[in-house]
Amino acid sequence: MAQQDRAIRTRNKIVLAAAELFDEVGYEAATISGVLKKCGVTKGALYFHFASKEELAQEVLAGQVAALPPVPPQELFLQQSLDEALLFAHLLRVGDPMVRGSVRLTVEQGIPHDGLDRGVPMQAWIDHNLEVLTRAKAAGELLAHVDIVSTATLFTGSFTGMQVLSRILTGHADMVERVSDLMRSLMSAIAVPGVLVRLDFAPDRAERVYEAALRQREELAATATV
Ligand code: XVR
Repeated sequence: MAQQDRAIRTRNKIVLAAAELFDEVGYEAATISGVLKKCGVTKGALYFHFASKEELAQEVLAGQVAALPPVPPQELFLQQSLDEALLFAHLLRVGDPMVRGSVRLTVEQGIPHDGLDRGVPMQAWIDHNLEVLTRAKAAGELLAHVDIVSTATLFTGSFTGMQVLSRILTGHADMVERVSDLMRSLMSAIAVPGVLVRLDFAPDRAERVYEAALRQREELAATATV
């Protein structure tokens, strides 16, 4: 078991180092030896876990949704969704390496046939949004006309657009404000009035959600090891 734990830890270390490097230089310019330099594991250990740079990148892409600690449950499902958007924005702004590396891999165009499937994290977010919106609909939080399938996609696509704009204009410094504005606009189009007035869009909520999410993750980890 201890050996298995060590293997998992080494694997995580490699993936984190890869994400950092992808964030810094992009997929094309990144090399396996660059990853090795960052994480200090042996070449043999890296190749035991990953056969190629492409496999490493695909792992970073696959881990995008899980790179966010789960947000604490809220009375309103739409608040949960809003909190996820604020948390994601906050992590980009403060420079979380897994989130930034994975997002850079997703949106950078790459060269044709570089073998990366950039649709993986996008589809994972759309599926996730659909789940939360399904719950919101069942709880009566959505206006009658709302098409949850197209809204799930709209959330992910518009967040991505704002992310690219914020990076270009401010290096993500205004990411939380831009996402707060975006979510206010999206929620106004889908929430019933009684729910809309209860939603908290304040940009400074982002940091509070982040801290609460970290606390919740630590508590869960502590109970899991007892
Ligand atoms: O769907 C998302 C949220 O529900 C907020 C609306 C976030 C989608 C993020 C997609 C990711 C990939 C590239 O961001 C990029 O810029 C959490």
